[in-house]
Amino acid sequence: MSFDELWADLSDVGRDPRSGGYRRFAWTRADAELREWFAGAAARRGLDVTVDRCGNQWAWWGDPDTGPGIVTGSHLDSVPDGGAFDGPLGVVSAFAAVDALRDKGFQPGRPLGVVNFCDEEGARFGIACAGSRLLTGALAPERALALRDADGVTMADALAAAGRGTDVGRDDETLRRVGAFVELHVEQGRGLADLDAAPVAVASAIWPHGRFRADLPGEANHAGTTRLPDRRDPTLAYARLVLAARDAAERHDAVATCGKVRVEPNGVNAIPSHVTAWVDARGPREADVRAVLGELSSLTERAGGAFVEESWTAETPFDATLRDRLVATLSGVPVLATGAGHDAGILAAQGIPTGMIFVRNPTGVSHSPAEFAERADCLAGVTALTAVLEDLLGAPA
Ligand code: HGY
Ligand code: MN
Ligand code: MN
Repeated sequence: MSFDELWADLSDVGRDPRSGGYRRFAWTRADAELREWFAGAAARRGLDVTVDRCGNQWAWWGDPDTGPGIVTGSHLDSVPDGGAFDGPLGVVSAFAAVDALRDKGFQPGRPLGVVNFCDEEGARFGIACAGSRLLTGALAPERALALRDADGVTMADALAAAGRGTDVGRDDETLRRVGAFVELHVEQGRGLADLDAAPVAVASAIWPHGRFRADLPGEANHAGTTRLPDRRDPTLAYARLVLAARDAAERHDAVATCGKVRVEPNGVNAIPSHVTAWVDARGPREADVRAVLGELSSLTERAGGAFVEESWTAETPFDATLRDRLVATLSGVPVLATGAGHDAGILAAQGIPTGMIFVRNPTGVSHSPAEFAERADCLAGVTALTAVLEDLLGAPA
């Protein structure tokens, strides 16, 4: 099965030997290696590779300008210390499904595309699904290009260093080629594991979710000589923010965490001058998530700080007709919503018929080196994707 070979190709790319996790950030050396792998895997299959204005890679079986095609694929980048499956499972399964269709002598009735969306995690520049948001116009080019990574490098400079231009932006020529998009992804939760029913599920919707930045000002001073009443220590507000996020999430049937923080100047014996904290908040209902964010915004303002939205994704239901067709093709597998964002959600929000297939994650753990899926379930995912593509590619455009 080509899946094993494809999967083995990626196992060492961008892997941190200390944690065993992956650091595959946009427009870095690891990313370049992954993009080279994608182009090689496509070339070995005689697929024509194009790169759109925003750097997303597309490998085509058939001419996509003869009419809108069926696209599958996902992303190859990761969060810091990410797992092996989040993203790559969808791209590897897409190539393996092309092989399976060819092995059975299938001839697609319309073009089939495999996509690698760049910068889906936003780990380096802070905006998730940056490649698909730029492609669809959901993210303004000037905002994206000015984003800076932890070293102060702008996305524009990172693109230039990667040999890419900065003429990013909505790409209608590429979007016209996408008649429908089906993304296979490892499940990031225990829905299938707890159901113990099937190794794959079909997605119903993506929860509303957002990333917010809390700027908490303080006053630099000596940690040893400054009397307590004279201190303006921003870490106190940060500590309150962290606890308030969890407390508000529990009360509003949502989830929230402060997974990233920057303390300046970050010295053991210095009271910080500033703390920047990022909040990720999500939930099944937008009103509940907004209630959590409202409380955190008020807390931040009371601390003399600012609470700024960095990205927001409204609840994204997937196309019901396509969803039901996937379920029928897969003989009635479970249908699950997800709290994880995906490029599929960005395309769906643009009105492109989009669906997702989830592959069982026995522990539910994701965004962690411990992320895992059984090989048998991964192969079941390839079989499911192959069946779905055969059904969709056989149908008239
Ligand atoms: O954050 C997310 O939900 C996705 O993994 N980018
Ligand atoms: Mn992810
Ligand atoms: Mn993902």
